Amino acid sequence: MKTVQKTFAAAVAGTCSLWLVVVPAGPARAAVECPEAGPAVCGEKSGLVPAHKDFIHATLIWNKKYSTCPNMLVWMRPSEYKPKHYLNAPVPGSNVFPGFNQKYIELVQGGFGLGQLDESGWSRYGPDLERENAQLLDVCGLQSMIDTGVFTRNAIADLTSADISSTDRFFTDAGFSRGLGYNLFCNGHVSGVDGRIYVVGLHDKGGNNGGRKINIFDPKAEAWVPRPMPCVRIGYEMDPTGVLSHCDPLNENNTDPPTPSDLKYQRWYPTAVTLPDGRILVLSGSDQDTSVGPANAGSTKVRQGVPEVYDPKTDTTVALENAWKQLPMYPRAFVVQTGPNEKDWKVAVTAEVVPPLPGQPGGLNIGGYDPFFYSGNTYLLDVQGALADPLVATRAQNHWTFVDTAQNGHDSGAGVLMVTIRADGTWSQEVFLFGGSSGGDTPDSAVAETIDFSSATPKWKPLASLIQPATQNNVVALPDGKLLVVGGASGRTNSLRYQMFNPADGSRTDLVSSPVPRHDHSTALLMPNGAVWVMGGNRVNLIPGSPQTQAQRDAAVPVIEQYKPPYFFKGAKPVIDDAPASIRHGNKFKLEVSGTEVASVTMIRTGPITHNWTWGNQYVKLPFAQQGGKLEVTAPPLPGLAIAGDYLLYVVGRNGAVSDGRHLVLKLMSDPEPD
Ligand SMILES: [Cu+2]
Repeated sequence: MKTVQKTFAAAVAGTCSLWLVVVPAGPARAAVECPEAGPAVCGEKSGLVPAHKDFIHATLIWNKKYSTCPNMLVWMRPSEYKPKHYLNAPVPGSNVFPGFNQKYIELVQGGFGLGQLDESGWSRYGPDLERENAQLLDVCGLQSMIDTGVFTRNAIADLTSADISSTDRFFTDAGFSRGLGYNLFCNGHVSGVDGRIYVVGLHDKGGNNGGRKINIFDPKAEAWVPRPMPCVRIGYEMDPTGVLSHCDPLNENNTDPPTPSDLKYQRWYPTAVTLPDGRILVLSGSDQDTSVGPANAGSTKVRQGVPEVYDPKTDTTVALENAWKQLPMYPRAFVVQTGPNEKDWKVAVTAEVVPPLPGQPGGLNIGGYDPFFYSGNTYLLDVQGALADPLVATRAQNHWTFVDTAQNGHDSGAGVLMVTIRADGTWSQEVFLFGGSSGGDTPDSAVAETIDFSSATPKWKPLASLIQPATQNNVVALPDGKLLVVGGASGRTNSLRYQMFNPADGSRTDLVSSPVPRHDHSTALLMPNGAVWVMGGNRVNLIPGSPQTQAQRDAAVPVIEQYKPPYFFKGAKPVIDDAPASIRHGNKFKLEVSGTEVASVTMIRTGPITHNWTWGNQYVKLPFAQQGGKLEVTAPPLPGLAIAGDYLLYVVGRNGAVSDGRHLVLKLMSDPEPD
């Protein structure tokens, strides 16, 4: 849960749609107005696509049987239950939120309450109550329906039950029925080099309580890798009315039973980063001691400063006690290549906790939601050095190298990494951050900035500002190398207008507007056809109006909006006629392309994303040689430039049009599986 309780930053009216050029300084471009300038400038948005569940955590998953069509795995809170478990039964025929089930609060939550966020389980669409909060979505099926143009409504309140039921057939349960026993909400998650989805930490007892589990979704089995089912979950399944005696939910052995794969530290809101060798780094996260009960748990809150490394091969973790540093929740962290050799990589982290700490003069109350202040101090963490250190188990603050300081801590602001590999073998590795805040009660920011970690002395540089201050926005790297920023809010001012940033000159173009506020828990994911699905958010906040009335919350329905960027409207699309299914670092591979001349070839990782945390959207531009429709493309030369795993491969034409994406697996050189 991420609540917006900030002093209002000066809201800037979101009506201007000029090209703003900040870097490099130069003459302003001709003004354009969207949507009047047309879709070739502004792109185009679909009507609302009802989607039944809140797409708060979302990733594409690939199975050999879907050579071109992925499923999307999505989940919300509580991931291992259905809304019928924690909501009272609705009054027949009514659209009124019937409140929370007190037995569930007693037996599962240990008396910790449920809140506005849990109202997201409520929907005026009755069948949703019987569905698990983790779902698999048939992407190609729903895409085909979107392509018919049937979704034309632009206000959630106008959706009918027929609209909502029309997408039912594309969803299947993917929670408890597929082996999930834990609440995977506000967790770190990444796709591994093996295509599995790794979810680190837990979120339990309504909020703030972290967990130790590493939960893994296996796309081939379409199931969760078995972990011990918590006693509390089993008990509730057998006896939801509490007639029998139940395990004590305040005893964490009953909600997070210990296993060898567990993290040493319990975490809620950690960041996970897949490392070039396939291991997974875990950073930060919060926890509190819920065994002391709801009245006292808040004062026990801690921010975990010890990184951990999980190894999927051994299903074990190592704590890097020697590399302690306090970071924001969900710190923005990216692998960067730091030299010419395979092991020359580190992990860039773009903010840290700064004084005053909770309890210090000027500090915040430790019981608050996020009681820390942050700076934009940017570091490289030497994970390999910390692991090889004989003093790995001794608490110290080593193995971090200071790089530069960003203008803002960018806490809860959108961030993304773009890698460009050039024909001469050099590369750039640019991180972009948009908005957010420096934590505590500092104002939300409109600052957008970038840093290139391939520079000998990386320095943050400003881009054009966001159209208005915003936190909890999302950025999507697009195949043509542009950055789409959607959603976010500052206080009660929603950022409804889509914005496009051009990394080449730092400029911003203001695009179409959305009728749906998307901030807390919203997501945006690039799809195989090159469109972006804008999703998620807290269901009760999706109908504009502030504060929401209960009637507005009751009328809310989750919706996807499909956004087609301007490259859909540039003429003939290039067509990838032939491409390999998999490649390895350093190899060359052949592409056959027709339809138009090729300007660039890019591969973009296919998730996951949550909470403006776009690790899973990593963009990699590849060098190529061209002869007619035949291309010889050079795969990323080093694993620190592109982590092995699932990507979509796109070709951009000289006319600016973008091909459909082709699923491409980037393999480690050591992967024994044949290509
Ligand atoms: Cu959250």
